[in-house]
Amino acid sequence: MGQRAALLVVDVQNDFCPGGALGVPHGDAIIPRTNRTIALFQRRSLPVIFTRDWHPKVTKHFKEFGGAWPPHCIQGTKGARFHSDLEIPKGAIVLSKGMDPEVDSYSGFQAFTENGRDLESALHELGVDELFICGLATDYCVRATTLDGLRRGMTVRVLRDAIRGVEVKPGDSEMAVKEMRANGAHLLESRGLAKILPKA
Ligand code: VGL
Ligand code: ZN
Repeated sequence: MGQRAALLVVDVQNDFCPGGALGVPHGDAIIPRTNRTIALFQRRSLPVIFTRDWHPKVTKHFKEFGGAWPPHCIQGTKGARFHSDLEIPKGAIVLSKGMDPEVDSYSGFQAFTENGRDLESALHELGVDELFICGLATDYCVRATTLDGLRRGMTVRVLRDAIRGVEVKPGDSEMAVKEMRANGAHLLESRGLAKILPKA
């Protein structure tokens, strides 16, 4: 029995791209590769899922209220929108996270669809047990989502050329990559994926 794969594109939003409120250095550089990977999954009829950071104005996630971050990805603002170069297929599943003002969360497994469905149940319904992950930021949401997927027994493959980190401290991304790998994640290049990706 093969596994069923899906692509999870994490938080490719304006505020995480250069010029945004929490700009990830070269965050937008992953977009062409991400788009090619999205197109590949679509050609194979494999699910493509997007997460977005989606914060209220007041949340413990923000510095002003006890958290670590400048305000970013505030619901309904331009900064919270997906980058305009990101090619989101019609009917793609979008999950939002970070809505609870009391909770400082990073994982896509704490994200919900418009109908209140969480990632784990969405994946279950699609029969997915193998996740390919790309997006922003390596050292926060990509890391947390990957570790959560592994904890749930999924196969997780991280597209190392299609992730970028915030790097609050230099080396944070490298450390996150090592940690993901130590916990069982596979790291691979998006280029060449066509050869190894199973058909739906
Ligand atoms: C993220 C920092 C704060 C992320 C979200 O998506 O990686 N990082 N909020
Ligand atoms: Zn955030």
